Formats: sequence, C-alpha cells, structure tokens
Amino acid sequence: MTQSARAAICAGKGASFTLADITLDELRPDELRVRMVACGICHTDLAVRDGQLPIPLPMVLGHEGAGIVEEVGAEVTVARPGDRVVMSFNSCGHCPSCDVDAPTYCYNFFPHNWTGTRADGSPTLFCEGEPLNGNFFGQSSFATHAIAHERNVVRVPEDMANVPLDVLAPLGCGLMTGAGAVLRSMKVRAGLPIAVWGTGTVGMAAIMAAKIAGADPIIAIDIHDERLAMARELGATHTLNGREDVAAAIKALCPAGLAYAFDTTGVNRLIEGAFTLLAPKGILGLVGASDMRDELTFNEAALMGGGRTVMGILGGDSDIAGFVQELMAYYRAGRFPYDRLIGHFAFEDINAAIAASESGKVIKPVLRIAPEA
Ligand code: CXF
Ligand code: ZN
Repeated sequence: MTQSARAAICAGKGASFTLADITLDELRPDELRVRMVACGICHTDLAVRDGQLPIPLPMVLGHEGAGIVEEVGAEVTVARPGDRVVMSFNSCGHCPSCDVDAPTYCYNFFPHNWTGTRADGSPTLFCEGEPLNGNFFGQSSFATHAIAHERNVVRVPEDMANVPLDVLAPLGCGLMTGAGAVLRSMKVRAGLPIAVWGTGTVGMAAIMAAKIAGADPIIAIDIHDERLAMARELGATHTLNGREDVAAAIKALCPAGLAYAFDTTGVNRLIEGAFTLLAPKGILGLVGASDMRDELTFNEAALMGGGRTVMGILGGDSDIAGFVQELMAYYRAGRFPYDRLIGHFAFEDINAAIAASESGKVIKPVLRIAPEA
C-alpha cells in the first residue's frame, strides 16, 4: 500500500526547506516503512542543499532518522512492525567492501544512497503524482514517514527502551563517524596522544571515544572557546584555540609527536600541518568535507621513513548495527554523553534548526517530527 506523508523538501541549490504533502511508494520485499519520530541534521544535508555534492534536487533529505516500524516487506528480518529503529546509510551487501563488513566503502554506495531513487532507478517518493527524489542515504527522513531498507535499519535493543528516539536519532551518521574513526579506523591505543581538529559533532564524538580508548593526552583544537570548554567536559585533557600557535603548543605537549591526528575540518592547511606533527607510526585520519578539487601535499620521506599513515575515513568504518548498538551501550553506561550536543526543534522549524547549526549555536540539531507513542 502507498502511504501519504508530510515532508520537508529542498527545492534547489541554497533553497530553504518547505513542507509539502508527498506519497511513499509501496514497499519492496527488502524494505520497511518507518513512522518517523525524530531526525538529526548533519552537515551533509547542508552540503547537498548547497550543491557541493553531485546529488539531484529537489529532494527529501535527512539521514539520521529514528522512528517506529509500521510495515515490512516479505524478506525483512532486521525489525518487525512496532519496533523502535534508528537508521543509517544504505549499501549493496554484495561487493568486496560489503563482503568484509565495510559497508561505508560500498562499491555501489552511490546508487544505493545518492541518486534520488532506488538502486534500480525506481522512485520511492511522489509529489502531486510525479516522482520526487528520495532514498537519500536509503531513507529521506525529513518526513513523517520514510522507506528504509533491511541493510540500513538498526533495531533499538530492549535495554534502551527508556532512551527517547529523539536522543537516539543522530547515532547513525556524525556520532558513529567520529567515534568509529577513533575506535575502529585508527584503533587508538591507551596512553598515546591524539589531537582532534574541529569540535562539531564528529570531533566531539572522537573526543568522547578517545577517552573511552584511554588516549592521553587528548587535545581539542577549535576557534570557538565555548566549544573548547564543552570538549574538556567530554574528555579533552587540553584545548587549543586555533588562533594560537597550535603546532608549537602540540610540540611542547607531545615532544615525540602525535600518535593520532584527526581532522574534521577538511582545511588543507590544517591537514598538512597536522601531518608534520605525527610521531613515527602516527596516523592522520581525515573525515572533513573538502572541496572536490583539493589536493594534499606531504613530505614523502616523512611519510615512508616514519611508517606514517594518512587515512581517509568514511562513517568511522562502522558496520552499522554492531557499532551503533555498541555506542548505545556506551551512552547507557554514561561513557558517551553525546546528548549534551543536542538541541531539539519542531519539525516545522527545520529552517531555524539549520540556522542554529550554521551559526554554531547548536552542535547537533534534532527535529522532533512526531511523538513516540
Ligand atoms: C556518510 C558518508 C558515507 C558513510 C556514512 C556516513 N556521511 C554522511 O554525512
Ligand atoms: Zn551525515
């Protein structure tokens, strides 16, 4: 059966979001329909709005959705109607990356997440009888209802029953990316130094994860002092304002160099500077969105001679369900207090939520789309 819904549509490059009535297609055997309760807003939503990624507009964006399953296709086993779920990105399940549980590097990531349709080209959404671009990250969750897939839905375990979906929603992207970069991609070891450039959602998640891993010192770098104060509360042992001589301060703190440098800014100058601060065998992890044409320059002798690694990271090497549930357990144990980053907004205030994110007032805006019960 089709389903009518209300969705926030981004009409075109730079446009603000407008609410409209849409219709969801019938479910395929591997799909689920989710009644949305909440959805986080991520910088990638805004990068698409601004035409920085090759993704068609108009589109229903939103990829940090959480809600309650209403209906499932015949082949779905991941969740049943009535289950509380969190959504993440989609993947094909049968490429060399998916074969080794590395779906963030799915060879078919594009058709499963970014073309505006299902991978077979069929539309999931309609507006006034015409196809509307959807299936963004396999969900398009800025809406009252979304079509998700067997591979991008995480069932919320029973022991998280008392944590509201408007807190759980953002786990499926930025938080998983920052925490996964530390715990999974770079595999940060206890007692070794890490520096994190940028203290948005991804950087803060990395700092909390670095504390879980026992890294020491944990150095946070940003140009906003209020963010640095929050970074300290979440696990940073030292904070540096980017307007200071950051390199000199890090050299004084870590004379042998950084075992781990993690950049969330995507700014070339900062990335290349971070590389020069690495210790032997040091790893520079990169997750920041940069200009598609950017090139980086590193000294080859330092890269090879010290056995250093420059590591591109997507989605924190998360395998989705396993890692998102691991983060839920850390949250419950008080070791991943990411709710401190969240500011809640009503669904119809989506443009105000975006403005709050862009002004830096709120680190992680989460839209409240409908009550849970
Ligand atoms: C994504 C990129 C691809 C893997 C999951 C996370 N980033 C979204 O904002
Ligand atoms: Zn995202």
